[in-house]
Amino acid sequence: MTEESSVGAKEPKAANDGYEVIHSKSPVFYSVYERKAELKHQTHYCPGCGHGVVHKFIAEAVEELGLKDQTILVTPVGCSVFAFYYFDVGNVQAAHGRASAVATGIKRACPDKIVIAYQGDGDLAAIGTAEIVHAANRGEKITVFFVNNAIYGMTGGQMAPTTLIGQKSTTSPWGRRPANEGFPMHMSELLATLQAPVYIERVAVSDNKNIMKARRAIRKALDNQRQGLGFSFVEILSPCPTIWGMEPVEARQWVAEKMIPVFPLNAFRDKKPEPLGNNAPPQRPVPEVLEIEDGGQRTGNREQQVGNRKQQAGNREQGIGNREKVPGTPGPLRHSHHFQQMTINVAGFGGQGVLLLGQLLAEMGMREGLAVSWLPSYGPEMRSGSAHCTVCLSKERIGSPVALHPDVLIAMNEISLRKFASHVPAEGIILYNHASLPSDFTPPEARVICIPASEIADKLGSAKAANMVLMGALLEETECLSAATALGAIEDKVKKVALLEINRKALEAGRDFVDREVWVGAEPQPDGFAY
Ligand SMILES: Cc1ncc(C[n+]2csc(CCOP(=O)(O)OP(=O)(O)O)c2C)c(N)n1
Ligand code: SF4
Repeated sequence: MTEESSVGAKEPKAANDGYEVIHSKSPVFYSVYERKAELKHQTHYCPGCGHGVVHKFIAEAVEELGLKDQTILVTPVGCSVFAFYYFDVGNVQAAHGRASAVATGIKRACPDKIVIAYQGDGDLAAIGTAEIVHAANRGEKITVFFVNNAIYGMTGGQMAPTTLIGQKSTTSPWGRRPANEGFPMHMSELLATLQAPVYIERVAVSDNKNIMKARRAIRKALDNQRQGLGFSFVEILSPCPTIWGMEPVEARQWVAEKMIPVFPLNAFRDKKPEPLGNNAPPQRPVPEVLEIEDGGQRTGNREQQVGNRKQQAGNREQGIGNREKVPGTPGPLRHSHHFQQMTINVAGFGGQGVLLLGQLLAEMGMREGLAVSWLPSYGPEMRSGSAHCTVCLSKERIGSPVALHPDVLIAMNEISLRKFASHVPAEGIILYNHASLPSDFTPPEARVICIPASEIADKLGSAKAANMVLMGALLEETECLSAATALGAIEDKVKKVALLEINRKALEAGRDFVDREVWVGAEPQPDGFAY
């Protein structure tokens, strides 16, 4: 359909590219599908696919109910993964099976939006079973459209939980046998055993009568959400002519003759909701919710601590012990952050405290009033497997917790250095847990500080405190967060007195290392850091 002729065109007419416009299109659809240049007049769905019909009804209902500007559509992984090419609403594409969980998060954060989870049967009834069951059980105020075509369409026809007994698929070439693959799953009936959902109906894209019923059900499920009612779920039995190996008309007949007897059409639930209370999260800043006062004053007197550090910094020869005499009375936070956003990647072996170091940095950022994120990544082994995490500290809301090019890399072992050093930009910093770089390692563009953190920590009583040595070095080198905040966070986290002592010393040793070995002759500054 061409741009000028698409929206609201009622009469058939020949467009100048020779394409004849036959039907009008809801303004909830984009006028041009910005897909591949040669395909922008058509959808990516196969002829006769039920997804197109369901899309049409959703768009019409959104339009009729006047919800276009409020609607957020969460699309799945499956043939409908590209629904965002068509719907001119807010679009979020979720990982396979997670659409109802993602929709939950969005609806709770934005209760005034109309949030739709759109899912196929592989997506919803296989990998996403837990998500849908628990969203329904919590009575999330979202609308879920479940397109059941009894097969995995996108990936070429593997068996789905809804595949019929005897139905052939690439993974059940002999036809589904209950003894081997179990029985077809009835998601509507299953969810109807739960107390919270307000509306559950199964409809079908088969004959005209049923298609009109599907249209009404889709509209009703959206209208429920508009009225602020609870969880609404519409299962739509839908043809997949391509994978079923049928002509479109034949596929619709198959829905009527084969699917409906197994999945009877019914309104399983249609009720007024029981009052469950408001499940929207408190719209308050995180530190307030966690009862961390402005600047996290569970941690002690920052001003005095910083002042102390200033005095102490002037007299470094007196050693680490001096810095520890920090009074514990509360006071306001005073730390200026010299960045808009800063990302730190901590990487090493499991057991080196990699993830804990990241958590502490995020906690500290929060205590200093920053927006923070902490994104861990680790293998199945708890010990000795590789682990890394990305921390983002920001003065603004964080768009993504992923940092492909972090400002700082804390490489706690050689493998991490080799793996991640090249990701750090030239103006970035790498803190490497060793006295020197490996001899065969080409120095990266970023500035590298080699610090034998494990050795230093070992001398202080526990090699496990190497992460605190590196934290101290990070704070001293980048001044990203206050050392006093670090002390407060560590004190709250580490309950064993002896261990706490080692951690404190380790933190100071890291700071000292930078002052003594990196910034030789640096003068202490009023903010407590040396320049
Ligand atoms: C975590 C994960 N596992 C598996 C896949 C592969 N995968 C992509 S789509 C799909 C099945 C989709 O089938 P369905 O949800 O029924 O949707 P349809 O394509 O039939 O509309 C699978 C298994 C994936 N992308 N991600
Ligand atoms: S494979 Fe099936 S579900 Fe996917 S677009 Fe084609 S007909 Fe539709």
